[in-house]
Formats: sequence, C-alpha cells, structure tokens
Amino acid sequence: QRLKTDLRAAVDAGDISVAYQPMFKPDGSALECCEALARWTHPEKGAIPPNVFIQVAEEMGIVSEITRQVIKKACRDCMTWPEHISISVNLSVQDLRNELIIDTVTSVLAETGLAPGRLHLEVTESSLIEELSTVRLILEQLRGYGITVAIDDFGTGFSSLSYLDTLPVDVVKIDRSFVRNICEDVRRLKLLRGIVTLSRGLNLQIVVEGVETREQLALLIKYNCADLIQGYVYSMPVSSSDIEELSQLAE
Ligand code: G
Ligand code: G
Ligand code: MN
Ligand code: NA
Repeated sequence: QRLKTDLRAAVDAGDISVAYQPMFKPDGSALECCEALARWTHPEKGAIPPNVFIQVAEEMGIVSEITRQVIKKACRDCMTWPEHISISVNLSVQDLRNELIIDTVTSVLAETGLAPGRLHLEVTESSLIEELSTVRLILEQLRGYGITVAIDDFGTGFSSLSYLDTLPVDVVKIDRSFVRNICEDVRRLKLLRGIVTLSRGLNLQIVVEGVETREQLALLIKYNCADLIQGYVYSMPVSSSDIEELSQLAE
C-alpha cells in the first residue's frame, strides 16, 4: 500500500527515469537501436525493479501514465543521438487494450519531432494472446504511421504457433532463456536455430536478447541467428548521454 502511494507520487512528479540498452549488429560494427528501460529509485528502498513497479502500476491502473512519460523521454533522448539509431519502448498489456495509446504516441512524435520510423514498440508475446482483435487494431494503426512493432520475450508465451503469421509485427526479440545454454547443450542451439528459421520464413527481423559471452556471440554469428544482438556481451543499460560514444566506438 505504501509502495502504491509512493509510486503515485513519483509518477505525478515525473520521477520515473529511463535507461537505455543498445542493440548492435552481431559483429559489433554498428549500434542500431536502444531499448528504453524504466527506472524508479525509491527515496528509502532504493532502486525498485521495473517488473515490480510496472505490475504495481498495472494494479493501480496508472501504467499508461508511466508509458506516456517513458515514450516522451525516450523520443526526446533519441532526438539527441545519431540519426540511424532507433528507440524501442516497452508497452504494457494494458496499453494495448486502450486506444489512448494511439493518441499518446502520435502526440509525442509531434511534440518531439522524432521520425515515426525511429520508434519501435515492444509488446510481450503473452499480451498478444488476449483480446487479439483490439490489440490487432491498435498495432495495425501504429504500424500505419510507420512505427515498428516487436514481439518481446519471444518463445515464452504462445501455446500455439498457428497464428504467428497473422500478427501485425515486424521484429521478434528472442527471449534470453533460448540463449543461456547454447554453448553447453546442442539441443538448445538446435531449438534456437529452429525459432530463427521460423522467424526468417515469416520475414521478421530477429533480435537475440540476453547474450552474455563471447562464446555465445560466436555461435550466433556462425549460424546467422541474429540481425541484432542485445546483451551484456556488448553493453549493460546506460544513460542517454553514453549512447553517442558507444555508437562511435562501434564504428
Ligand atoms: O530493466 P530490466 O531488464 O530490469 O527490465 C525488467 C522488465 O521490465 C523487462 O521485462 C522490461 O520489458 C520491463 N520494463 C522495463 N521498462 C518498462 C516500461 O517502460 N514499460 C513496461 N511496460 N515494461 C518495462
Ligand atoms: O523483458 P525485456 O527483454 O524487456 O527485459 C530486458 C531486461 O533484460 C532488462 O532488465 C535488462 O537489464 C536485462 N538484460 C539485458 N541484457 C541482459 C543479459 O545479457 N543477461 C541478462 N541476464 N539480462 C539482461
Ligand atoms: Mn523489452
Ligand atoms: Na525480452
């Protein structure tokens, strides 16, 4: 209850900050996109993980306000980066149930002047399962503006792959659980390669998440498993002001 009151106050004060985790071309030759990750430092408890406070915000019905603040900061920050770098923002399942998100996105793009092609939105695989018709309408409208839609945590949510080809998405972000043991367990590598083949067959761009070691990276490159790599092997989440330098180092 206390956490709810404090979160309400933090949101009202605009105290939710944003960290950015870069995605690189597999060979490290370019920084192409950054995922915006919401951060909240509680005055006494310190950093509260986003999966905790996002869930609290969902219970309180205020997650759309956090989404709006994160999109706004993220688009503003993206405007200060080299032009080839895109920004990827996470949406909550609640954002996808309400057409308000269309208004939020279009007004932030207008205010900040960011080209719609530089904005990506991440929706979890599980949020695509429910209320598919509303979600589909909203995602199709957003894509109509030139925004890119990514399925986050791919591979962890579906009970059935049968409608994957009908989803209004452009990118899959393969969940880090599919990367963890690829060096030790050839069956895990085969599973990952299967997901990659499936995704390529559907013309989806592939981001592999949670890549932590050079050995994992080498296998991903060897078997052409990724268009972009996100993970500690290249970078932790950083502040907006670090992005330009990381981008220059990559070139
Ligand atoms: O930053 P970290 O790696 O701890 O993120 C943990 C989880 O919180 C991830 O699943 C991420 O997608 C989610 N998350 C981070 N920022 C946001 C946000 O702004 N909105 C939503 N809905 N989820 C977020
Ligand atoms: O669910 P989502 O993919 O949005 O979550 C991103 C989360 O993954 C962030 O909390 C980020 O800190 C975390 N993360 C990013 N790279 C790595 C990594 O290489 N290993 C692990 N274990 N976590 C990572
Ligand atoms: Mn994400
Ligand atoms: Na993910």
